[in-house]
Amino acid sequence: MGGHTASAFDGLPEQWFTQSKSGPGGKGPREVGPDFVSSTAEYPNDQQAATLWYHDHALGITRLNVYAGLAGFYLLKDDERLELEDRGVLPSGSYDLGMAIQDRAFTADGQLYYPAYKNDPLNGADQTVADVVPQAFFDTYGEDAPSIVPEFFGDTILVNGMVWPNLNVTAGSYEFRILNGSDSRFYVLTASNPAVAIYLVGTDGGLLPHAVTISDGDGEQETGEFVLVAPGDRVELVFDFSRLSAGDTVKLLNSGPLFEPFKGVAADGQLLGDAEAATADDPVGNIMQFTVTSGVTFHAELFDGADAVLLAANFSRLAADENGDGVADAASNIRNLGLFEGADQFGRVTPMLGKAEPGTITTSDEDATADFGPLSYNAEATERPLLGSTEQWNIFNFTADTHPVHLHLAQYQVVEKREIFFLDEDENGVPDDTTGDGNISYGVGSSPDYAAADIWIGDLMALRPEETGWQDTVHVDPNTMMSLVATFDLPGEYVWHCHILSHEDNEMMRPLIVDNLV
Ligand SMILES: [Cu+2]
Repeated sequence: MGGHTASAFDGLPEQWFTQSKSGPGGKGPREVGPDFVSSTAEYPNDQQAATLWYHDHALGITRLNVYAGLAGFYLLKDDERLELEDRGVLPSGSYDLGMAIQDRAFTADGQLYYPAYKNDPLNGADQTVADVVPQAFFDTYGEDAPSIVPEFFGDTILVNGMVWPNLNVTAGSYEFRILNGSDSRFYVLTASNPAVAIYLVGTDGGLLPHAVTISDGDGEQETGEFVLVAPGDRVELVFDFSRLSAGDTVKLLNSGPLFEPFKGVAADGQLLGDAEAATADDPVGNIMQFTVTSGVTFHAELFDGADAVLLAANFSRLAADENGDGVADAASNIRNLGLFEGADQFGRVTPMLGKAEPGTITTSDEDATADFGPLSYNAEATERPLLGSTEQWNIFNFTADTHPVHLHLAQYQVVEKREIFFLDEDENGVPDDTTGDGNISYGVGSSPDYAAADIWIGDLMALRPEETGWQDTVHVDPNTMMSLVATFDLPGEYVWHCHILSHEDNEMMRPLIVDNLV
């Protein structure tokens, strides 16, 4: 994931294949998906050094296969990265570690637990599947039918497949490449001892121009000293344990939502939307432990005096917007896209992607001809950039929850983030046509006049440091518009989707087709 890969080898939702006919090395798969090309893939590795990862992507069962363990790191290095390691700027070898954080749940006999049947409990909530899947579903398919649930939250935290592990470290610097490989859980990460300094050096697609100080290690836990990691996100962090001594222990803590969807976090670390935050007293408020031992230390030279050392010398600002009109100078086409939350025929929550252009409103999620409204995965492809073009996508979140939006093929940058205003008084997951003219219209400003326009685009919001690099996943908070800019440089079919795996599996995914007209 995050790889610059030809469509045929991208591992798309309908390129799935099953077990070989005669076991490993046998004569091809028993069953294949409609878009299957080959079970042998080619990865050109022609992008910059980055913390990529791979996971199963089969249509409708991605969440289950990732949960069962079909996921791993794919770490790319390049000459620039190796040179930084040689100069002692960045850690390498045993001081450079990948950490995949995933929440899971287990049965009493140690099997993986996943809620699917009517009376199955939902971890951490005083609820069962019956509380989130209406009876109409069971009336149709039977009381014993399994159903998707809106989100999954485990009650146990694993790092690289180990439950609440310990890592012995020496009193120096480490690079931790953190991946949130969870289904629905967002993590707000801090160190339990604020004498540990934390620096952000890279995002999904590679290194930042310079290290950004997340936690200054002065011994005081200040508000704002945290890292936010959404499902699908990677961050490259340098931890500095040099103020600690052998025998000290430090925990990596999580103050993200306990057992509910994430709705945003304020700059001071407070969760938005009344979400209840995990604390160090909660099992899911703990990720892992570091124990400082004596031994050889490495000290990353991220700073030269007060100046941050250049990490990505050729970092290009694809998102540059010199005239400040909110459109990246490089973009030749703008799309307005929406995150919607409707319900299926049984009343189950069904988040969807769709179009958010001004104009006519969709009456069916299968009808891709309208300008505005949610669309199912199977509706005709609407995001069709031209090969080689650079586009800006303004993504409007009309739902009550945050969604991490992931594009295949392209690493992109964030141009800007703005607050938006709209009404949804009928709670159908689609903004109301407040002007009553049968069309959706947009106004600009933070004092919405709903008689004049239906949706209002308000003030700029500050980007978090994790949003300032090359990204293939960014989270779009409720009542927010996030503008991305990407270059589409390989032809063919891809997808874009929410990286909450339960959403991706439940229609929050759309085709992305790069058209080669030559
Ligand atoms: Cu989502």
